[in-house]
Amino acid sequence: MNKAETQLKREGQRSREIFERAEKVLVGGVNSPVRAFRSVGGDPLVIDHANGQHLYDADGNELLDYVCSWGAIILGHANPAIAEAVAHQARRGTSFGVTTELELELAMLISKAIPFLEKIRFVSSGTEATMSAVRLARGITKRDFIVKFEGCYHGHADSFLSRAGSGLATLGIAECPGVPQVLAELTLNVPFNDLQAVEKAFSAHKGKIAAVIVEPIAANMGVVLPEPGFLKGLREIAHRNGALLIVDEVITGLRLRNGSAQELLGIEGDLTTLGKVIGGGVPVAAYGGYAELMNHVAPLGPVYQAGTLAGNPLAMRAGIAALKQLTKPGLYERMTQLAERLVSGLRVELSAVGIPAQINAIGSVATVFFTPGPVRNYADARRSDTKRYARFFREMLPRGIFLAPSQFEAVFLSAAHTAGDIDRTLAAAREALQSIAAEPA
Ligand code: HOZ
Repeated sequence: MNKAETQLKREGQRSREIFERAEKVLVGGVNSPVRAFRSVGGDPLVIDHANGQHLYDADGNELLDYVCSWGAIILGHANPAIAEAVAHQARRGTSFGVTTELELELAMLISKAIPFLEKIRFVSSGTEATMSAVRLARGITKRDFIVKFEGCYHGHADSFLSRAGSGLATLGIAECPGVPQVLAELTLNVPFNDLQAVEKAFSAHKGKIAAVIVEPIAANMGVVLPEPGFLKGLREIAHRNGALLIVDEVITGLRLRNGSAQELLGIEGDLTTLGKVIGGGVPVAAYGGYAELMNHVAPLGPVYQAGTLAGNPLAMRAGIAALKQLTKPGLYERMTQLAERLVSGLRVELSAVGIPAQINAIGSVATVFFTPGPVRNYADARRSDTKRYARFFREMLPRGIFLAPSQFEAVFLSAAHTAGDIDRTLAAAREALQSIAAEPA
């Protein structure tokens, strides 16, 4: 380890001391499991502040951030316009529990970006958005079963916690205790990219499936792209069987373009869920769709969903400030170009040291899978060498590069990342991969 890395390691004392105290009062020292770094080992980060593309830990170490709060921070940390909007609203009141015009303003910005969302309901987390969309689909169709895809993650509502991605895949939790068996049985898991399996599920549960829920680009088993015809086929099968298609764009919504991934992929769900980017780093999520479907939600219809802080003015101001910047010409193209440079550079470095790996990527989102084979579903993703991923993560961190602390997540770029950051990342990757390749097999 070179002098700088030794110094970085030594300076981890304060972070470690804070985390040790946190473990006494917070479960595992964290408020979301993946932050415990269990699958990559070593001390979890404790962050003091952030700016642009950088995080600064409690010991003052600067880290180039490729997690970006799991995709929410698309403009970079402490974005001046968002910070000013939040400060301004904080002085005017943060939450009233009564409607404000700000909710209308953010909804209008979203429906301008995603025109097929005729009506929207704001909630405060991606989990609430997907949970509410499934409840709405069940309420409309009067059916109980849902189809989801192995390795996809739609938040931690009971119906989604079987064979799910993200933190469950990271911790190896296939079936979550605490979910009643009668409820778990209503969730039918099938492989991503497998339309035949979807057909079989509908044949075996004729007239009983309310909806299919899918990430249009899976990003919670690592990034897995839909194969040609898959998403269109899903919509056709669902509609042929009287079910709805819920497209979970909590990660992809306004991430790849100033709009939906659905438009990019040529499909349209009946209901869409959004989150992360639309809140500008403050808790905002939403579900929406055609008015004829959304009007089943209370108070217009009987499908109940509510939230004390839903649409609160503080969060709305942050979302508005974020979305107004996403219309900037060239913003997405530049992020994509940088991501493409990173991906092609990593492929060169991996090949140079003879480490078998696949990189799945689209726009500013990517995952390096340490496996020789293509990754087109969860079974493929799980063949990855997670120990080698963990080594890569731990070789990159002392070099100042913060990657997703799990093989089953994605890395994200923000508008704050620069070409110099990519060069620095590739130089660190070269050293890291040479170190890994030099290890005895
Ligand atoms: N929600 C994210 C799914 N990719 C992971 C972040 C977390 O669970 O804390």
